[in-house]
Amino acid sequence: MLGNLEKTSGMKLTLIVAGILWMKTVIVSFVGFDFTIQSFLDIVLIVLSPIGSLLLVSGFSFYFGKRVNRLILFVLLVVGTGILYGDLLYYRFYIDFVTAPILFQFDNVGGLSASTVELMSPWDILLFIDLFIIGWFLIKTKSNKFIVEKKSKKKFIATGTILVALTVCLGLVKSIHLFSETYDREQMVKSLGPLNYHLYDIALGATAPLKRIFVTESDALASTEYLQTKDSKRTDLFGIAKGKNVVLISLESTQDFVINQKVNGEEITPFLNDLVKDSFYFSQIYDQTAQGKTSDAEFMVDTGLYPLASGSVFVRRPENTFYSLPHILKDTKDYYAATFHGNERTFWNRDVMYESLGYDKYFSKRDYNVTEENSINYGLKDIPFFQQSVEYLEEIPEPYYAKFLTLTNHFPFLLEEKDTFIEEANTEDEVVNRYVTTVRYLDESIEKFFKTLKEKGMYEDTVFILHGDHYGISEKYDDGLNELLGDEENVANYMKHQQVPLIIHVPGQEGETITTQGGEIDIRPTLLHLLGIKSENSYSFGHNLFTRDNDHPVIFRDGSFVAKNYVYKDNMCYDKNDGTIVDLQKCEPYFEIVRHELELSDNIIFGDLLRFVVE
Ligand code: GP9
Ligand code: MN
Repeated sequence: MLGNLEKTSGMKLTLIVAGILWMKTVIVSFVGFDFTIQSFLDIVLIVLSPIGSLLLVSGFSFYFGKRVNRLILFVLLVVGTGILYGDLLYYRFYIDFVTAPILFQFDNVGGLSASTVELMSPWDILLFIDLFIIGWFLIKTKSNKFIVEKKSKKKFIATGTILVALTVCLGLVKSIHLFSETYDREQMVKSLGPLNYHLYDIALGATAPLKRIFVTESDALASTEYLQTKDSKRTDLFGIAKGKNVVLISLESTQDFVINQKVNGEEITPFLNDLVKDSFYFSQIYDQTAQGKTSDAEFMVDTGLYPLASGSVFVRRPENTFYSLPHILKDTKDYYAATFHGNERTFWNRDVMYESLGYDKYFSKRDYNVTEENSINYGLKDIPFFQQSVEYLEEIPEPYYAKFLTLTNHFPFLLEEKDTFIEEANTEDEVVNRYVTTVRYLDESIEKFFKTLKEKGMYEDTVFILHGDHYGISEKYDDGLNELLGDEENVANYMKHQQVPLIIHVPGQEGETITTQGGEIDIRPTLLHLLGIKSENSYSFGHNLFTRDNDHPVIFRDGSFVAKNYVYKDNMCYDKNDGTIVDLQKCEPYFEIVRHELELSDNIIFGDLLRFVVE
């Protein structure tokens, strides 16, 4: 085989390398990425889309000289394989594709680093075998064998360019919205191929800052006009918590399935189970976060805007003007806003972003007594966190809005024996098994916190909001979760697992379970309703959950959504109740509103449009 190779021209060698990379890409696309194949066109796109750009890129090996530059060719092979493998590992963990902004905030991305080895498979070695063969051959062969004629160069580049153009055209035939729905990354990678996707994504990231320069006040008015049409109906509950302190607890990685769920005969969340009986318990609230995880949840609650499709707003646009919950509470009722978290203050760029969001005070790791004894995983354990926070809470002026971010229940869900209040579950999945123990610990910490507040007389005059920030058990571990819950594997159950608990507790108020569906973006208007604050002009995409129309879609950042009876996910429409595939037409009536809301929200963030309308 190598004998034959030696007789090949430079052009053939380049084609062989491009061909190897193409084959690897196609194999990884079919075997490694779990793409939804809707039609034959999808298969054509997956096979065809990588070729053009691979030809163009491999052309670098000869374009600047008479011969193929063997080193460049080899580097391309190594880098191309490396990127593909990186994509594969990232996909195995996140079931998603990496974006340029997330690469700049990897310090803040929990999970991947702790488990990279776990994500690898012995079969992966097959991706690298060719590197040794080609590498050895290139070293052994003299470069004068690999001359490339000028004419061939032109043909080569022209073929690559035509194929890239063809790929783009076919991608647009598949979906005319391909480039206006760049948040649908599966669609992008499927249609353009991984390499084109990465190049396009880098260009998007690089040009994003320009969007702020070219907008005017009239763009701002046009974009915010739509938000004034959001509902503003009043109910009897309007103002029942008027003037009260607000304590918001972000329950790290807590999914709704833990509520009223037993493992080995024991409740996972005994305290929360009691609390929901005396609270407004919203049982159909979906996690709408994206790559910004906790920071995305915070962003939605505080601003009522959608998070970004790639990266975190906290990191990408921290200097923007926002009209956040602290701003509204201060403007209308002279609240004091503080936030409490037992991790480094720079994590998720919070130290900068909290100023833009209008917080008066940020109590972070440096304000707590954090020792090896009382911390685990990302930082201070939740029980000492709440214990130490109470002293600060006593000192801040009333009425206050105090936000507490818990931390212990974070992947990979580590806990010491002495903090374990419940036995691990016994599914095939260690992550799921450990998860119940850290959620149980979180529950204990909240029980203690409430107890202390009651003892100190700080409970009665407070409204409490507790909500899960995002999933703990990612899609990768969904099998283990199905095993724990005895659920069949289907889209309906998968979507149910994406729900996070939302509990609003107003002391003295009778409890009620509310099954209206909504998302984290709806938390703010719901709270403002209870506080008796008009929220019509607050530039938010959220709806008051006491009046929300169940058929208004709950929109996710990748363009998928849940409507009253249907789920739209990976470009397919499903019956919400049993997860069966239904005609795409059933989902079509919602497409426009989903696209419109995501686009408007992005325009507001990238254009920093609120600077024109908020005084
Ligand atoms: C860390 C906390 C957890 O400060 O916000 O981060 P996450 O990975 O959930 O975003
Ligand atoms: Mn989180």
